[in-house]
Amino acid sequence: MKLYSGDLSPYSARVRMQIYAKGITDITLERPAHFGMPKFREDHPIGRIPVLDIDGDMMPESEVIAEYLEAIYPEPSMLGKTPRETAHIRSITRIGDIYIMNNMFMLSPQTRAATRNQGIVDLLGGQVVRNLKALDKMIGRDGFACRGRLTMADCALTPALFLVENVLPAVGIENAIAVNANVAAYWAAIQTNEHAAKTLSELHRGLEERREMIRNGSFDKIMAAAAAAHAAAETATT
Ligand SMILES: N[C@@H](CCC(=O)N[C@@H](CS)C(=O)NCC(=O)O)C(=O)O
Repeated sequence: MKLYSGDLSPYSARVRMQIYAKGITDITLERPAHFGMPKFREDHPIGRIPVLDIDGDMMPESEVIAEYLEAIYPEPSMLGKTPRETAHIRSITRIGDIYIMNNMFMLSPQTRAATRNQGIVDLLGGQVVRNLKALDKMIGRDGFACRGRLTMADCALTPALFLVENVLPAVGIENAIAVNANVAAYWAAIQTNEHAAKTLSELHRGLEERREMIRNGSFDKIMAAAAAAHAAAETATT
């Protein structure tokens, strides 16, 4: 199997952390060809990574891939020992994925001051701040998201909090983690876990690469080329 993935993709990072924690060695990690271009969307209609390639059978969506990997590699389990424990892990996972990561991902283009829309920042940034407060009441107090061990919830929260720490200040929202004492303690602790640390080092590598591309102008060129290619593909099909 292959996981189409990218260093800076938080959704891919969530699955990578699970792969590392479970010790899975027969999934290769690849940056997909044509990512962001019409050809990628032709082959993968949602047009996003991660995608798990199972001998040509393409599975999109990080949550779906994560659950699939749990089903086919049940040990070590990153779910609960009872259905209720698993439900709790999934609730925390959803806070990471839907309530934090999705808003952060949609917010990230607003880090560029020249094109910032303050209404979008207030809406999505406000949601992240509210959801971190909720997480503060629900998160484990022993260095893990829940159950006192690494679970799928940690895999979702680690890239989500990476985005909060590294992207939110760039839209003017400071200290969103620090004001939530339990989230702050969790964030300090989980970074010492070897699988989280490996995933975070990849995310930081991706962020540095992206910042360099923005500085040297290549990111804008790639985005402009992708927009032109999508417009041409739309014209060709209408
Ligand atoms: N709900 C999807 C979201 C995946 C997603 O948004 N991936 C981003 C990278 S982190 C992407 O591929 N973006 C490309 C695009 O928006 O065209 C999942 O959980 O896998």
